[in-house]
Amino acid sequence: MNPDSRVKDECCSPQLETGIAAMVITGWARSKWMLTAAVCGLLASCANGPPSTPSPKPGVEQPPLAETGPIRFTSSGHAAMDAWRDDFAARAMAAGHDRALVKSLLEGIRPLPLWLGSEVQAATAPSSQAEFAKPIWDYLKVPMGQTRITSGKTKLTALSPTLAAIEAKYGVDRQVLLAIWGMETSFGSFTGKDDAANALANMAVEGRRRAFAEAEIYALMEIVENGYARRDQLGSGWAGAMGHTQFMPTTYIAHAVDFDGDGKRDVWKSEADALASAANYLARSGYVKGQPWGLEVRLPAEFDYSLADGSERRMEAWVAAGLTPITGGAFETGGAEFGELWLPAGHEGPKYLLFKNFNVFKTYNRADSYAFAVGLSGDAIMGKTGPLTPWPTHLAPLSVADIRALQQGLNDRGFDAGAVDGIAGRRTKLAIQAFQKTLGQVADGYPTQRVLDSLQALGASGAGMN
Ligand SMILES: [Ca+2]
Repeated sequence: MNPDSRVKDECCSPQLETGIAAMVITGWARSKWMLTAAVCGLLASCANGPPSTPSPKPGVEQPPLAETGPIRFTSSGHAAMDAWRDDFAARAMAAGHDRALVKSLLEGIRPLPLWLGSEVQAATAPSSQAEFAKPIWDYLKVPMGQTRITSGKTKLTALSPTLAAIEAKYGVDRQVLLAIWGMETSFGSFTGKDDAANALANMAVEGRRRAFAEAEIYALMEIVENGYARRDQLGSGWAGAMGHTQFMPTTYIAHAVDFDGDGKRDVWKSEADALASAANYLARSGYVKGQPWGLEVRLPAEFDYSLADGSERRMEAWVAAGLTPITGGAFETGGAEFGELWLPAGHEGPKYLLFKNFNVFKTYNRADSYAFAVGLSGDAIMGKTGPLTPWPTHLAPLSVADIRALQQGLNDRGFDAGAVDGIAGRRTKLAIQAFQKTLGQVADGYPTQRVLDSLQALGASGAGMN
């Protein structure tokens, strides 16, 4: 689960919505934490005998008075981080969070080079994330590699009873959980070496997603206040996602479950808890058991590729347009009545009908390539081969700079490609399709050198043609 992949969100992130919901119940959590602290203090004083008026004795050190006022932190060595922390800690305490907890979460924060070093822009800019910078066939090499799929098959066998029980309770197919587990942490091999509070503090100081990061740190407070986990258990990846299936803190609060029955929602150490938590999250996001995420299709020789426009159409309409499953026979959609035609690499590559579950995968990570990798690798773990159509590897992918130039050129000519961000998202693809149509080219929306050349050939004289 990678928050930066959601930078291109056009709607409110489900994570953020969850964060708002989490804050509503924080008041109760807070009072429970403070009550616990008060009871502990009372018990401690009882254990030392009946309360009496303290009388200073010469030569005996007196206990320090409780600290008040601003928390005095040890400097992180980073002035902007120290300033943010002083401000945020004051706000957290003003909101009623326990001073000792706030201090324990933030005392050890340190600037991470990934977030606050000189390479920060290159490392975390959305346009350079793997999902967008690589052609889809390169992106799929690791999730579809033999190592990953073999490990998935091993887990499928070893955890069969657990997976069956989770599948029965939450209605999420086991191969989907295995695929996400593989994508997120390579089945628990790489759950991250950072501390969630530190990673999120770095995100907050870096600034572009400060409100998001602060909401997630408040969720960490709630996790400790409620006793879900101890302060020292909050390990995470570089962006604050935690455990086997990489839950953000707000997602943890809203969706994590205890499946092994020990009373703890332990996504860090318990495979059963982590997998069931992911299943619960997907089920609540609308997963439909037994429906394919997508089916590879064959198209007739003469086909209007502009139908691959992001719209869902009835299965009857697709059959009437000449689509057939690439494996032959009739479509088996598990009851899905609508599908979307998707061309991950244009009209020369594999073509898919996508169903609702594809979008459910995107609640984890909004990149189409991520959802595609979950679907394909899940199928592969179950022994199914795909895609059957070869990738058009002769089409050199455009660089991020080229895609920016393409977007700017399209926008200049009245084709709305959206933000000039170097990411050929769905809006850019629709603009390319509209442009291709005006030239009489196959309108598949795929960003190729040919499209860029066509656009640049128009030069300034083409301005306003649309
Ligand atoms: Ca548990």
